[in-house]
Amino acid sequence: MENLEQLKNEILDRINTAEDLKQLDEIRVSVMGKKGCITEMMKGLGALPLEEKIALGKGLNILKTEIEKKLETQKNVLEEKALNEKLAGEKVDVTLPIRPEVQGRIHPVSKICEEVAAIFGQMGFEVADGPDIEDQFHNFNALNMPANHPARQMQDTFYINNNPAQPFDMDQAYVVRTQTSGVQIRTMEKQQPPIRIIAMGRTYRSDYDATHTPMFHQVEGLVIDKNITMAHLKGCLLDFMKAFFELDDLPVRYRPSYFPFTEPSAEMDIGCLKTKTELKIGAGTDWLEVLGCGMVHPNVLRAGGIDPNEYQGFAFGIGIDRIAMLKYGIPDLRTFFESDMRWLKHYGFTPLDISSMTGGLSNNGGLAR
Ligand code: 2NL
Repeated sequence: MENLEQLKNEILDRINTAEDLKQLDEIRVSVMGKKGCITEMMKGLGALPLEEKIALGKGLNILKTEIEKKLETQKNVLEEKALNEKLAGEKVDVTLPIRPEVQGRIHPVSKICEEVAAIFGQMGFEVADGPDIEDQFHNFNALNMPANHPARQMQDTFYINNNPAQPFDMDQAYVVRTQTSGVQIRTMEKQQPPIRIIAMGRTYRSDYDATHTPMFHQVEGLVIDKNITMAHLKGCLLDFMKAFFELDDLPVRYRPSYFPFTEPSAEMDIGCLKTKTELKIGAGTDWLEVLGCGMVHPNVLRAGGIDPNEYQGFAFGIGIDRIAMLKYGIPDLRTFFESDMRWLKHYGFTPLDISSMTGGLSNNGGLAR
């Protein structure tokens, strides 16, 4: 019985110092398994005299129960320890920066649209929207472009049969808009002056080379009130270009031009330096055309339901893809629409930088390059 007490202390000691569940199970097998020390002692009972058999059997049973209890509590302790170690290993620090880098990119055209909206927005313009598919009245007639006008020729405009049940009828056909002007016409139809809006988006013409794609982007502006003059036009567009190119002393000039929807009409150039390898905006003796503009033609005001004897205004149109190429030094327009991930990674912007007039317009420091 003395040996039994000693055996008990040895076993309990081994159980207490077991470091993990595997070690604990090895101890259990070595004590209570088929060939365990207590099992072997139980087997040996049969060879003993009756009194000893009873006494030792009783002692062994008590020992066995005690050890089973101890194994159970130690198992719980080690299980909790194992769980805590596992949780600690899986801990995630949610305050760490994103790794390895931001994956998405904002397309340069989207970035320019945000910038343009931020600048005109601060000047008090609202952004108007309209359909890509237009009827010929809103795309052409209302803009003082009669049926025989060259811009309406088949080779420039994509026509859509608006009634598939009938053969194609050139007079009834819809078009995919060749400019965003239909949006301004619709605004005039809905709303009397004062009007101060920009319309931005996709436009379509049948043309394809290094500077023309069948789908391109335009922003047009329209300002109408009682006393709007060419001086307002000049100041507004000069302020826009300075803000857009982020150059306070940007040289500009206006040249007389012609558009059917404005009279008089002009084009604006910005000063630059052109070399074989580089284009530097804001310095040098060369000029680059950046927009067309003019005073809204009385016929266009009338078509929009506005009395030209009471109101007048200015309008302008800017090629978004073209000013994106200039601002961000992208040489070929066709690459804009090829969806090449390497191109987008190089010229794209991180989505975390929002364009605003107060937060730095193009956020050059945030370029994802
Ligand atoms: C260009 C020229 C221009 C307009 C667009 C316009 C719209 C209405 C009335 C009058 Cl509703 N004008 N738009 C005016 C002048 C020029 O675009 O070269 N764009 C890239």
